[in-house]
Amino acid sequence: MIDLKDRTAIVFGVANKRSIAWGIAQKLNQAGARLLITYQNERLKLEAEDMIAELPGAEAYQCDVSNDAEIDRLFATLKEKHGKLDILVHSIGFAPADALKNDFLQTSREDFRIAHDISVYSLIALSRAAAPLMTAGGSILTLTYYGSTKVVPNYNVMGVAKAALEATVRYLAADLGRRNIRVNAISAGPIKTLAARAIGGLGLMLKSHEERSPLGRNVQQSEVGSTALFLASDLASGITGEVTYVDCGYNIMGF
Ligand code: NAD
Ligand code: 0WE
Repeated sequence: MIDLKDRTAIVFGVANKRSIAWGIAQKLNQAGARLLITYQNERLKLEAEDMIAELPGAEAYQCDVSNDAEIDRLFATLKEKHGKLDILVHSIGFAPADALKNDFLQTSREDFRIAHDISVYSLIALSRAAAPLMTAGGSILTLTYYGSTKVVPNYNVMGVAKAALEATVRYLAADLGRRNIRVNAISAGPIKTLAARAIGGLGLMLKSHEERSPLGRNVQQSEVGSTALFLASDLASGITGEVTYVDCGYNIMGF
């Protein structure tokens, strides 16, 4: 059993119960960690607070990661209230809907900027804010997808952003390693979350993954949660800068 008693974890990216971030928060909570959950805006506040009531001792904070002032304010509050932080989970990705519909060739400068700001730069900003609180070492995790290395139709600028995110994981791991702060990514197979459901043809994609993956099925939110728990724990003390696939083996297949 992994024991995260006396550890504090902050999780970004909970929109609803289907969120990968929620699956991760539950596993961390079951292992005994104190959970701090952030939600993006006022619109998500009520649902987030209702859900958080299920996690004993958890606290909710609002933070839009495109806003430096909100990030600064959040970490100033955390420093005051908790002093120390051990685990940070970044489960955030966004590109304007048009960029995931049109040909990749048509990607606008503004859509490229937004996708990279929200999906990539935010990991750098959050890591920089969190590192000074990780005084006993730490584990930083983010979520990526196969479309970073292979062309997945319509994933478009998100694929380019995920490639940048995976490189960012390596550069952050190198910068933070001497402080015993590890930085890793989980590459999850497709899961029917809010962000994924907005995409046309998700049903067909899930069916094809099920057929082609070595395990003959799709991955579950709870399985991504378990891997996150492992990577956040001391069991993974020798792992940093890595991308761990949690996709029922889909990525190893050539055909
Ligand atoms: P989700 O919609 O539940 O989560 C996305 C989260 O990003 C939401 O909570 C949203 O509020 C947050 N977000 C967007 N813009 C933000 C901003 N400016 N400030 C703060 N938060 C913001 O969907 P999900 O599938 O759980 O996505 C989580 C992560 O997992 C994303 O990085 C996604 O790319 C990745 N991922 C998803 C899948 C999948 O198939 N669902 C597969 C692999 C990787
Ligand atoms: O990373 C993702 C989803 C990312 C995402 C989704 C949306 C939908 C709503 C980012 N931005 C937006 N913007 C919106 O306005 N996934 C890994 C899930 C996903 O998205 C795809 C996929 C898969 C899988 C898009 C095209 C093809 C496959």
